[in-house]
Amino acid sequence: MDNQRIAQVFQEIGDILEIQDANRFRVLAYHKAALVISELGEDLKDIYTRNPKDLENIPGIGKDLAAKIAELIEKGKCKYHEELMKKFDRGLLDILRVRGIGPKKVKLFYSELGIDSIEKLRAAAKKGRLRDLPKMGEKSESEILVALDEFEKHGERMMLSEALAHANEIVDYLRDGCREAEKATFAGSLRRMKETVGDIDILAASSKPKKVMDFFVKFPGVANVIAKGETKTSVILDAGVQVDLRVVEAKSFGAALHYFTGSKEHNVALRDYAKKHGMKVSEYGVFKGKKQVAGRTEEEVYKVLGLPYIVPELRENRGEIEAARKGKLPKVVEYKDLRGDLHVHSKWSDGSDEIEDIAKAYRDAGFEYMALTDHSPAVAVAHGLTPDRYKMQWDEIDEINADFAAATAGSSTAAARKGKAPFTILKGTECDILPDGSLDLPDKVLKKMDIVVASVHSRFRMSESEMTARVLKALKNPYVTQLGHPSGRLINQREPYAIDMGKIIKACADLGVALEINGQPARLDLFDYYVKIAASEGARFTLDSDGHAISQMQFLNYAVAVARRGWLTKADVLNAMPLLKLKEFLAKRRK
Ligand code: DGT
Ligand code: CA
Ligand code: CA
Ligand code: ZN
Repeated sequence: MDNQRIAQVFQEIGDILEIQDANRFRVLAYHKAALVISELGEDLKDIYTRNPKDLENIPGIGKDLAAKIAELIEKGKCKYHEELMKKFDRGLLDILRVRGIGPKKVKLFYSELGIDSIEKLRAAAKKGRLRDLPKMGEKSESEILVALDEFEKHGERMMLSEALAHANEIVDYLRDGCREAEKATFAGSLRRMKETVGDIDILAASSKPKKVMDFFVKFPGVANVIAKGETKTSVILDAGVQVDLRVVEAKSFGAALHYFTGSKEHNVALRDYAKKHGMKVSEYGVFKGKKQVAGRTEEEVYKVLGLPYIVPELRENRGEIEAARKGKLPKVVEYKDLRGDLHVHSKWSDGSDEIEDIAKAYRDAGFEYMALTDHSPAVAVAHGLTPDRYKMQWDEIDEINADFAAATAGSSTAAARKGKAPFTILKGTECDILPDGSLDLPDKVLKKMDIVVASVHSRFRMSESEMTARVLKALKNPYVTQLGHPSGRLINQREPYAIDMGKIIKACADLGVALEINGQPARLDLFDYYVKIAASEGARFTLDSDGHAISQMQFLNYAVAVARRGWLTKADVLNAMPLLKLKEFLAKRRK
């Protein structure tokens, strides 16, 4: 049981006591203890092991609380807390988490209207029953409805893209506006580029933490300050997102960045590893006995442990420490390794830009090729193309490619003529896998395509065996180059369809069909966990934006993030190949 968890237990006890209208000083004692503990510079467990009596020397901790801490450390739970929680409705604690509702209001709603759950609170607010309660009114009632909507929306984990947007704003705000904040950066699941993020963790170094905290809570997007201390401050943004800011001393910044980047599982494993080597890792540094031997930078932390640097995306305790120890960490793929994008839509189907404009944007961004993969006829809502329309599209592609080639040949510098192949648009389709597993376009059309992304866009509710058979059949078509968004899930909107992913992965590896890692923020599909398995079975991948507008080229970043979390190297990725190599690779399957 670590400090944060113990602090949380005391916070909950205080909250419950407050709702129960217990003595004000008892309530305050628990809340104060929670704050002190969450900011303590040393593990309670270490203090306790040294001498249990020392717990009482912590400001705000008397005999009674020291005993409870001892109980929590020894047994991992506390009887008093458990009894309170047993008698107490969990729903009331949920209500407490809604922005703008404190224990007093929870108590009021409960005693007057019997409201003990979020659902009951919403129903009462909608019926206008809150406004007549003491100190309430129409305005506070409607504010509660807004806060409830936020709560609902962010009861779930947010998408990586959303978390990144908020975090970048806050980091910029601190970097640009706060002189006392050094090295502001984000940590947590966001730095590990996890597909969804629970809350945003920001870290800064400073010798004047209070100044940084004061500045942070004035960030314009802050709706509510949950807790404000000198080492940790938590706020809720208007968007309903929680942001935790921690401020540490510069000499501990690297160790803290490592600690708060997590994952928790990686941290635990690394601590065990350090222990075996006679060292101790904490958020304050790496220690040999009492001596700090590293901590200023993250690189240093790994280095003194005798390990190579492990990138954040790999820190999930999926074997990375073992691999690092043996010198077998993968050199994971980077954005700059990509030479093209193999799944892009234009105005011809449901995209919003002209082919030529898209191609120029990719060329100017330094790519060598892109595959235009507009939808097949089955997706009528997306204006899927008939075979005749694809033929017309090929003519347009041929013309644009010819222009690119002419421009390169006529380039004024010899170096440009020699070194550079012209930018190339590949002919492709995102072809529907129909419910019976056949493809939505005849082979004689598919044959003329360079790239065939086969995707499921309909009849998601099949049984697992039916869906698996459907996709397997499609994969056997020799013209299919990659399986589009293999699981079909949409984050927070649609579950993956039932499918035997093990079988699909094996088939892709055997048949030489690539698995797509789709970079659309709500997809991030195939997920990292399967990516790692598939790579170990020898499957190849395409990292695709599935862009429907030029600006969505940036979604390639998310596909790269998933690939890195799945331990992929450049060699696993088709669109990290030069065009000629890619064409050779694709031709092999068709023979
Ligand atoms: P999230 O917010 O659910 O997406 O996931 P994280 O990984 O950002 O988790 P969070 O925000 O609870 O904590 C941030 C990091 O702090 C976490 O990745 C590792 C570290 N951390 C938090 N709690 C513990 C703990 O109990 N033990 C250890 N060793 N590390 C922890
Ligand atoms: Ca977090
Ligand atoms: Ca957090
Ligand atoms: Zn699709």
